[in-house]
Order: sequence, then structure tokens, then C-alpha cells
Amino acid sequence: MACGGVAHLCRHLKMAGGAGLAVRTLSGCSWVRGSGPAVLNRLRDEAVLRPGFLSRAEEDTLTSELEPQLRRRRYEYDHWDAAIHGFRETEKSRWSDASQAILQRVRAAAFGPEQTMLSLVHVLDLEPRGYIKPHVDSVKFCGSTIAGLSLLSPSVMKLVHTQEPEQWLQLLLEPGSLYILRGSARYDFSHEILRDEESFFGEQRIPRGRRISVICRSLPEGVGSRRPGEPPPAC
Ligand SMILES: O=C(O)CCC(=O)C(=O)O
Repeated sequence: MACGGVAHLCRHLKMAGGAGLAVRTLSGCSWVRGSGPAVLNRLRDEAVLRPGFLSRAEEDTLTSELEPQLRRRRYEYDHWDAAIHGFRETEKSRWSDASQAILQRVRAAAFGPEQTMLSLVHVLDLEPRGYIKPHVDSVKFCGSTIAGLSLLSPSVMKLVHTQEPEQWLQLLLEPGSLYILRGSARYDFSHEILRDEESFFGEQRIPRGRRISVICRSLPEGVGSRRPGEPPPAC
């Protein structure tokens, strides 16, 4: 894991003390914290974070391609299952060549050769006060892997074991990072994006601005594509 394009943020972060363990990198930055070594070990290959996955130019490519489409929509405050607040969203299947090349890199990094990625990519735009409550993605709409790119604002994703809530993980999602949730991290842990007032990575305050995420999912097992009119797979 290299600091790379995210060095700007790392420089401003004095990394967390307090409860929990952090995975450190050579640069001294850490992006993953857990309730203890057991959960960090358990989810080592199942909750994966790649800070600096996108170059600054790639972040700009995606953002400028998405902006016109997002700007036409209003922020909403009552998601169909109340899991998301302060958001607008779209699904996209047609991308510029430059963005397709980025999504191809996501596919290669996150999905196995035997997995099919849903052709509709989910784009979620959270306003600064927007947040996502803890949830486990429905197996009706999503297979075993979720991979998300974060743009614009840093945020904190928290994973909590659904049966043993004392087991948790925090991921610091910087702009340009890629997270991958698969297997146990996807099925046995809920995930959420913390609201601004609660946006701390350990003791480090991570102020929330507007955040766009580009989320790729694998096809639900044993299921064809979603029918037109069915709700989007998020949450
Ligand atoms: O915005 C994100 O990266 C998280 C989206 C999410 O919670 C989901 O796709 O289930």
C-alpha cells in the first residue's frame, strides 16, 4: 500500500490513538482500524482498501463525466428503505473510453475471472450532511463482491459484525481510493458511511464534504439482471 496520490491528506492526519488497532503502512499512514487483531486478520482479504487507486487525473475524469448527470437530480432524504439520507443517485452503463479503462482496472483489482460484474454501475452522490446507515446489501441485487471508488471528500466507512457487534472495522476512504468488500465482510458485517457529526477515524476528525462513490457489484448468485423499475441495489 503506497501513500501515492493521497500524501496530501496523510500529511494533515496525525493518526489515531485511542481504542482499536490500526494497520500501518511503510509511510506511517494508516487507513484501516479494527476492534482488535482478530478482526483485522479475519478481514485481511475481504475488506480491502487501496488508497490512491486513482490518479488525480482519473478522479477528475470520473467526476466531470458524472457531474452533468447528477446535477439534473435533487438530493433526496427518504431512500426507499431509509438507509441513505441526503443523496442523489444514478446508474450508468455507458461510459467514456477513459472511464471505461478505469472501471476495467476496478474489475481486474476486485473481481475474480469467474465473477460477472453488473453492467449497471451505481453512482451515489452524498451531500455534506448525507450519510448511509448500517446495512448488508440484499442478496437479491448483489453477489459476493462490492467495490467502490470514492471521489471528492474523505469519509469513514464502518463495518460491524451483525452477530458480534464488538467486532468492527473502520476504513478511511480518501478521494481516489478503492474499497473492496467480499465474502464475510460483505455478508457477515454491516457497512455504513458515517454522518459528519460522527465522522471520526479513531480520534481523528474526518470532516465530511460532498462525496461521490462509484460502486461496482458482482451479479447476484443464480439470478439474472434486475428487471426495469426494480429499486437500485444500493443497500
Ligand atoms: O457509497 C459507498 O461507497 C457505499 C455504498 C453502499 O453502502 C452500498 O453500496 O451498499
